[in-house]
Amino acid sequence: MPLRVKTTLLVWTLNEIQGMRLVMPRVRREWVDQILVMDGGSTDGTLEFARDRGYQIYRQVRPGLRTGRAEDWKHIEGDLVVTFQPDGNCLPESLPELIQTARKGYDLVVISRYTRGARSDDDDTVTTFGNRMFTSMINLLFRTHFTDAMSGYRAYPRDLPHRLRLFEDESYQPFERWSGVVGSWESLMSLRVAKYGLTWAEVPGSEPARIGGARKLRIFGWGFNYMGQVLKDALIEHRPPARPSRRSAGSLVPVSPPTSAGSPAPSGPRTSARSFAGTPDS
Ligand SMILES: Nc1nc2c(ncn2[C@@H]2O[C@H](COP(=O)(O)OP(=O)(O)O)[C@@H](O)[C@H]2O)c(=O)[nH]1
Ligand SMILES: [Mg+2]
Repeated sequence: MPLRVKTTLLVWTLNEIQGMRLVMPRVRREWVDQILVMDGGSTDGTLEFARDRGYQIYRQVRPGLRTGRAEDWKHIEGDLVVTFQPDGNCLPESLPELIQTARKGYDLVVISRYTRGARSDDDDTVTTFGNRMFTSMINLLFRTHFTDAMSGYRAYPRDLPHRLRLFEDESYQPFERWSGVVGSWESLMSLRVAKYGLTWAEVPGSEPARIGGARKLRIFGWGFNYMGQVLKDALIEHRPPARPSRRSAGSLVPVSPPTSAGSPAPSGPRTSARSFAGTPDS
């Protein structure tokens, strides 16, 4: 591995004891440097299980997934963050390849469920349609070519959400106020990476069905939020004031040259059009 980068596994939990018991023992300690559980108020033994395994725990104060991240981000010690759902949706066995690819210096690496060799067993008709529709919209509006812009299983430098202004409430409004649902930031992260000309890659990875418990995502509220946020970002010029120095910001620096287009496991950041991973087509 060309670069030694400290990695934090950020585990989102809200009453996921069944998944935690089956999934977390499959995450090998040597794969990451820190395991931080961000909990949204579990009462089913999730916290006790996490404590027994020696994970760090942060209990969020404000409700909602993305608002919890604004609170717990300061506890992340890694230069690289991997977001992980312990409900069965994220295959722990995909972690080494995800981390290895991210360490090559991409701004974003996403596990894609909709590319060759991968599938989702968690999707129903509505979520399949929604995930594919938003991915197509983002590709069309931001001239990029994700196969899965919506997957929450992804890795990126710790400072990426700051660079993309994802902590600013304004990015999500007025749609969250209108829907009454606090959502997540995957779609905005993907589209802004493309919009700002940053580097990205995808790694194929299947999504098994949820293990026990209940889905927390409120499909129609989240769908409404995503639709509004994507269109707002497409219509309103939204760019960072200046490109910060990635090295001084503590993020990763590309270290290997681009590979041939279409590679499912690329070995370096892409910047050319029509590449499997990279910046928007121009
Ligand atoms: N910390 C925190 N975690 C949450 C919250 N809502 C959902 N989660 C967790 O986030 C992950 C994704 O939620 P889930 O309902 O499975 O969404 P889906 O996989 O997209 O259907 C799961 O591990 C949930 O336990 C929340 O408000 N706070
Ligand atoms: Mg899930």
